[in-house]
Amino acid sequence: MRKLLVTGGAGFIGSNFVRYTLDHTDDQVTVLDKLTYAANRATLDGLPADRFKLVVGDICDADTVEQLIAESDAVVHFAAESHNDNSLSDPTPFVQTNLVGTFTLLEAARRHNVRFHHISTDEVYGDLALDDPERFTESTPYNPSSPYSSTKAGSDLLVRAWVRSFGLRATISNCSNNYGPYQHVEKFIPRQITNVLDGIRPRLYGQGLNVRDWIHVDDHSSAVLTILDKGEIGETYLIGADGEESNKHVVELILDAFGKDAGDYDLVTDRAGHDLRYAIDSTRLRSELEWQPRFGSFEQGLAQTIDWYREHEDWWRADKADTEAKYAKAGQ
Ligand code: NAD
Ligand code: TDX
Repeated sequence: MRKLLVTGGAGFIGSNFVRYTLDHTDDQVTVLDKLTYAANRATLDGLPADRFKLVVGDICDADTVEQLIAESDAVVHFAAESHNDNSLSDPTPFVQTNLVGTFTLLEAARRHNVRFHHISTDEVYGDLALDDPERFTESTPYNPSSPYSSTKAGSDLLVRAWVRSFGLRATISNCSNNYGPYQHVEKFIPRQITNVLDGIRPRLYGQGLNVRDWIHVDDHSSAVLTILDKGEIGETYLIGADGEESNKHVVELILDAFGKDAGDYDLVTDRAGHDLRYAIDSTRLRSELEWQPRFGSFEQGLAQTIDWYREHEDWWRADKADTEAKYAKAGQ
């Protein structure tokens, strides 16, 4: 029975990964999470006490990290400040958590020779033109745009250096945009679903033409478990499910699901430095590690996600007003 330490396991992707892992393996899971604004304790309610434990703490706290890593067989590192808009208003916690926090974990992992999997993003590669026939691959040069993506890029480079210099047994995955249950209402899809539920018109940055490559969070989880089990040490794998959609089309799909007019949205102030398009080529993961996404289409996953937010207002309601107040200040 493997003992996994999951950092950031009270956040969106980390918590979905914890549930997925408890359902699909017999691993023991310890979550280390600071419970920042992005976490919600209720997310982890009802998990089996004999296989799951939450430790509230900071990945920058070397003593806590040392103790937990010493007891683990592997670390799956999700913890991060994750929202681009927040990184534009105050980059400070991004540098601290994403860089110093990752460094702190790497140092403990090398001392204890613990297997390490680092969760990262396609945003480290910068953006693509709308009509570019190429997609990101494992050999695309790094070219991050925002404080968020630059700190994620820096954390990836730390992991690579710890592999080469110290022989750390690490892998990295860079995934495209996730959607699904338990995502904070600051993020695009939950924000628009809960706006419509609240009778507020969806808000599109700029002209809504930016493209994101969507993957259901459960497909991200299955890919991470595959890499943890079968990935080659020192290697990077891109995770994606061929889900490119313009933001405008996503909003139209959400409006349609609620029986609203397709034009029932507002165009608002664009994000500074807004990346135009992300697109992942996940051939390597599919051919070398035989991974496949389970969600057949974005529309199918989006419909399930809309139902989840309709049925779980108790989970998201407490964050909605503050989130919208922050956006209103930025004209968004
Ligand atoms: P999230 O913001 O929902 O969750 C982050 C979690 O990390 C929260 O529970 C928070 O409390 C915790 N955390 C933050 N700082 C911490 C610290 N110093 N110590 C301990 N815990 C801390 O983020 P998410 O969307 O679930 O993203 C998880 C990871 O996946 C991140 O590394 C992110 O870069 C990466 N990623 C996200 C996406 C996406 O679409 N959301 C796509 C690709 C990669
Ligand atoms: O109200 C909005 N209107 C809008 O048009 C919001 C919140 C966003 N947008 C746009 C900006 C992006 O083009 O929607 C797109 C998605 O926005 P976010 O949900 O903020 O995601 P993004 O910036 O693409 O980053 C996400 O995917 C990669 C995650 O937040 C990152 O953690 C991950 O690395």
